[in-house]
Amino acid sequence: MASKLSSSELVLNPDGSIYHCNIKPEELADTIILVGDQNRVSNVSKYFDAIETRSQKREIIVNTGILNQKRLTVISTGMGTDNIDIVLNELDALANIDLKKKEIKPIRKQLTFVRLGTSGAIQKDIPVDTIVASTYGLGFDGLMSFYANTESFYENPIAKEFIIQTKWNPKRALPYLAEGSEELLHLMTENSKVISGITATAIGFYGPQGRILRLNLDNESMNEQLTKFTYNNNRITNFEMETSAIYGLSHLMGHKALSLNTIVTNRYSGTFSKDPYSAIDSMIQFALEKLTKF
Ligand code: R1P
Ligand code: URA
Repeated sequence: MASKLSSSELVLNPDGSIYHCNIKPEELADTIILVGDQNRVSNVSKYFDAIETRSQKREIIVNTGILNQKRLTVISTGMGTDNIDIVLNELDALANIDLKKKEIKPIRKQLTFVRLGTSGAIQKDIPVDTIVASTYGLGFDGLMSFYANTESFYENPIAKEFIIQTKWNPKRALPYLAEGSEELLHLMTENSKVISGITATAIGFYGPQGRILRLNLDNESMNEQLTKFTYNNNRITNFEMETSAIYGLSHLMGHKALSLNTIVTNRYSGTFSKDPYSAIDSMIQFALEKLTKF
């Protein structure tokens, strides 16, 4: 017999919904759009033909509905891989744990996660308003080091070569590499203007992405080292704050994941999009069109 999870590990609200995401299993679709910004949830769900359920707790807003007969959930994660740990574990629990019996279900359900985020390009040839699909998430966040069975992330030759080429400072978390779904990458990049590359997932927006306001940096050449990094035709295209954890956790849990980001800033040229909301809206419409045919 499966062992019961205790109330301190699988935390539920009094109505039986999962603690932070605040929804019950029947409120979750199998295809889930993850966005950082809570205002982006309605910017996605406004395109649904019907919204079945809505929920909010803290920065996590969830809308589930139907578009072209496809059931979709859109959920805000807030910023950073720490929030991704919460959201992905809870969404996986909704699908794969019997919340009433508090037991792992014998048959695993596979979910599909698509992040629709914003990001900064670190290559000269990727202008603002481009959509970038992440082949891999290169994590500087350290989240995956707390889980078992992550050897393939840390032993990946690209991650190892990255550490060598950039002389990565050992006082930082060890970079790891997690792969997105090839099937979803193909779906999004086939016959489209979407470009692909490795997404560096930073643990912050300023110092961890090489931004200098009033504080000096430990390594002012970091972004230049990232831009120059190349290994077997792989290069780092962009910086954001969630993809490595989405890919890493999805891999361990057996889900499919892809990260799409609208480039709102180009760090190489020092430019910012003149109309980021239109560019993000184009990405949303593009992704919904693709997902409803998936
Ligand atoms: C920083 O401005 C935030 O924007 C990016 C980063 O990953 C970080 O979360 O993504 P979202 O626009 O999806 O939040
Ligand atoms: N989000 C990030 O994390 N970095 C950027 O430069 C832009 C958006």
